[in-house]
Amino acid sequence: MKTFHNYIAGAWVEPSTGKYQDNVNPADTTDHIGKFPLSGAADVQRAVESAARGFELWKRTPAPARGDVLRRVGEIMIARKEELADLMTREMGKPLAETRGDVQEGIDTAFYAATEGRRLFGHTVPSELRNKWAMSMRRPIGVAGIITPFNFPLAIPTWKIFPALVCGNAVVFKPAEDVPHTGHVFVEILLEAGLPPEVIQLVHGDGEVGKAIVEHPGVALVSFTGSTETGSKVGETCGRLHKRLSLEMGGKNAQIVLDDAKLDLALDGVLWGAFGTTGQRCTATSRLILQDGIHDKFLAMLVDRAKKLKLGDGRKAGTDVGPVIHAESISKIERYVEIGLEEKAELVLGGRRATGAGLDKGFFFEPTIFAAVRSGSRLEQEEIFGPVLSVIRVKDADEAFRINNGVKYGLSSSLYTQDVNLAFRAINELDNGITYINAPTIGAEAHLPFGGVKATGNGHREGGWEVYEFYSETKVGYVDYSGSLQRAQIDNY
Ligand code: UN1
Repeated sequence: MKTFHNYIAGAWVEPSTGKYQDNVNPADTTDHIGKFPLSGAADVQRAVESAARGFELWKRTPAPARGDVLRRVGEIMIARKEELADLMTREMGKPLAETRGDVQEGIDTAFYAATEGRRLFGHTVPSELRNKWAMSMRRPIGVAGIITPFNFPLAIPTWKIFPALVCGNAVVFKPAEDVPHTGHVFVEILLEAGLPPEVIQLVHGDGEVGKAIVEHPGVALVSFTGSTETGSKVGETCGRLHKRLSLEMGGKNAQIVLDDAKLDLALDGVLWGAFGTTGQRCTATSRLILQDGIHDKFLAMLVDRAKKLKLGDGRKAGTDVGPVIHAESISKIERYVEIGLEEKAELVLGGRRATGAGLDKGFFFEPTIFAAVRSGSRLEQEEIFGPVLSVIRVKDADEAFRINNGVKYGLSSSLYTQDVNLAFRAINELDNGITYINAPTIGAEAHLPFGGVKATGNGHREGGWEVYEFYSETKVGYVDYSGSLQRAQIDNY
């Protein structure tokens, strides 16, 4: 089996701990992908020192030239799209159509970031004093600590690393320990595209590495996507150390279907939203809010279609739903099925680990639907991160909106209706970072800001132009060419 290494100080090196872990295919645990480092704080120390050197060089590289490296990264990703999708499906499990989408999201982000190197706008505004120039500009910050999850092994690292780089920062990157192979190949691509060696560092490992990155005084900013539990700890540390921090955490996203909705459209939407990526997205549809008039009919249609979803190896044609990421996910989902039953929700589909031809070797779970879920119950409130959908019955749009907003998370929401007034009202009133009308809760595009309110995030966004503000500092310059002392707020009044 192949052994992989960290990339620190411009070389592929063994971890200081001497420890490695096996990376296996979640669809077939007898398929071993390779051994990847379980690094420690000493590796992070070396990585940060090297990144600080990289930063000195990179911040002096003109932003359009930094962007040009990302353009080449995008071109390489286009040329290797199929291969990248295949290796991602092998280590993460979602079907090839989805991993191709994951690569595409990275490509879109690369080209957006590349051109941003020619913008990175500041402002020039009139000064209140004569013969004085006033302007703002964007400056790089320093070493960025980037900690990413398993569910979008390529797209999420690109959302963070590309804007960090085009803004002139150096990066210490820790991919999720379940998807280190994608992280490895991604860093190879950055180097092949001409990124100077010390500008990127790759440190594989588990939470210990993440903690060391967050706590290191040489890391000026941190971007984290993962659970709300871990994110809160990251937040405490960054608060104490005054670090800039972007958090993207949990979701408990709802699709609302009202009586006037086009039911077939809403059905396609919820199947994709709830069971795409086996429910392992922060944007996954985990609640389905149905209005009384269509509730029974829609639920029957849904169960019928969900039953027919084909579970299997995402690399085989015809697979709709892949495995979940590891054994602990299965246990967590099983616990929530227990909780649902204790709370007297009605299990109308699934609820078990999937078995049978080709499934026994992997971490497969049956698409699971609970009906008659009470708002306020744990099943309805807590993030499960698996293929479990909770159906809630409501009498009207007001109640649906209230239930949508009645959870601690606020990432995305979706409303199916033909009523244009309600559509606009929903965008205004639903407490989420993203609201879709007549489309599912997943499907964010790279050039729009991505993120959520309440316990989902801390106010920052990924994607769009907003993210470039996070990865750069505003610097103001005044030039007074009057030749005499001009006192602001005094001499002109
Ligand atoms: C995530 O859910 O973890 O909107 C990220 C989507 C994707 C990104 C999701 N473009 O579903």
